[in-house]
Amino acid sequence: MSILNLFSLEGKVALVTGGAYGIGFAMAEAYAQAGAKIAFNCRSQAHLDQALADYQAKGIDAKGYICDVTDEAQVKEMVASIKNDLGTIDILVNNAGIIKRIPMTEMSAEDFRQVVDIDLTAPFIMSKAVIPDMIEKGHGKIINICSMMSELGRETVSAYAAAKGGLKMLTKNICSEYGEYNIQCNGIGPGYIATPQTAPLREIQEDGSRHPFDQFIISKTPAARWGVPEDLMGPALFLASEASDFVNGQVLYVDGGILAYIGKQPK
Ligand code: NAP
Ligand code: GCO
Repeated sequence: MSILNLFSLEGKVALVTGGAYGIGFAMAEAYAQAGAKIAFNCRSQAHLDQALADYQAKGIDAKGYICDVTDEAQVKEMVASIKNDLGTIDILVNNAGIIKRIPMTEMSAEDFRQVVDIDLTAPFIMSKAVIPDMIEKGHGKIINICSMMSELGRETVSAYAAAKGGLKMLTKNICSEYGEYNIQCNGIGPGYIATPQTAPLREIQEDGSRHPFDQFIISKTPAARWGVPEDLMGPALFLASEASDFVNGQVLYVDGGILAYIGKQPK
């Protein structure tokens, strides 16, 4: 048997939350190319319609669902619909997420709670909804999309860092509690990736120069570039496939080396 068969997802059902565009879309595309049936969700009908067209353009017959991942009733209904449409979920990617960049002392408790609700509580809700079927099937893969902010802080992202730090520990706890059922729960920690979420950090300035934060990230990244969603495809496939069956509770950082690097020294 070819070693590459370890990376096949033939016959598997993958749900990528927030898979309408950005990082989620790229991971779903990788899974489709490896043979999986694809389900994704988002809140916006416009995003869903555009995503279905984008998947179709890639030759992917994805199923899209309108579902707010913070709403447990909607999540249970979506999981039941996917079970009916495609089969029980073998691979769950908790990708849906938001960020609010507000100085902590100026952030409302409501804003803080909304970020934590989507970025941390929702992965709990989603994982709780799919684990029983994974136990019954005798296998399952849960991949939580963490962040550099699972390890590092920075100004204005207190809620996001708290949520993503918690998501790292939820990953380890799902591993601990359900590893005996052949369920692997790992995280992916993308570095700074060029998606709509980070677009404000890359805006070209009025004088035509690059955004100061853009320049900062380039100086902090050994690869000297922003990541692109496609950089996540290989790592996501590895953690969704049999190739990683003895990898559990880990966070795989796909950051171009940022976490290893003190930053470019002044000339
Ligand atoms: P994005 O471009 O902003 O896409 C986020 C997706 O999540 C959208 O499809 C959005 O669709 C969906 N979503 C948001 N809230 C939702 C909710 N409550 N229920 C259902 N869907 C929801 O984000 P991205 O840059 O691709 O990031 C994806 C994940 O990677 C996030 O968890 C993010 O924190 C993480 N991450 C991103 C970076 C980066 O540099 N971009 C780095 C590290 C980690 P709707 O708005 O239509 O619901
Ligand atoms: C920010 C960015 C980051 C990235 C990502 C880094 O404002 O610092 O949005 O948080 O989204 O999480 O790994």
